[in-house]
Amino acid sequence: MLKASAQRIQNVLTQFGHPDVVQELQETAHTAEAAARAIGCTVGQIVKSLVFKGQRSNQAFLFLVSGKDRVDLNKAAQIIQEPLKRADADWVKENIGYAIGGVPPIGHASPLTTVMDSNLWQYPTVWAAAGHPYAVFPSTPDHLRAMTKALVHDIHI
Ligand code: 5CA
Repeated sequence: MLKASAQRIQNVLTQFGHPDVVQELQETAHTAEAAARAIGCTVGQIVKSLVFKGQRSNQAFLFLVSGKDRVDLNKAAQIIQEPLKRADADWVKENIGYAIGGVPPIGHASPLTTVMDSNLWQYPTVWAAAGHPYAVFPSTPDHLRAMTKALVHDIHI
């Protein structure tokens, strides 16, 4: 049986009618590197879900990038149209409801403006966190975009 946080993600996947299934691993997948090792995929196929805080609005924004890429804060701020700062672990837990290492791209209680990096489209299969650091699900960039309603931009360094 899945933990409650992972079950929430599975329910979203089921609602969307995609075949993606949450998997709970024996080993931690709390970072992109650890996730790639545990899954047996390349680090590029891991979707990092990174939370940034709008400096004017205090709003949370979610950026999805390949495990081999970093978010370019200048590009991201231009898209969001306000300066951004990396959110700290406590703020993420409080505002997003998931702990760092398990922040999923889907399954958020309130709508979360999400931006996906165009680099993800070079991977037919990608893996994202599913609510806690041992849970992941495989998907495709198109499925992820459909579920998150993400804007798609070049946001990597
Ligand atoms: N489960 C994997 C992917 S399947 C995962 O969640 N990877 S991640 O990259 O999306 O999340 C880990 C990221 O959280 C790190 O890349 C790092 O950018 C960020 N992070 C780690 N520690 C902190 C911290 N103390 N404060 C803010 N961000 C952090």
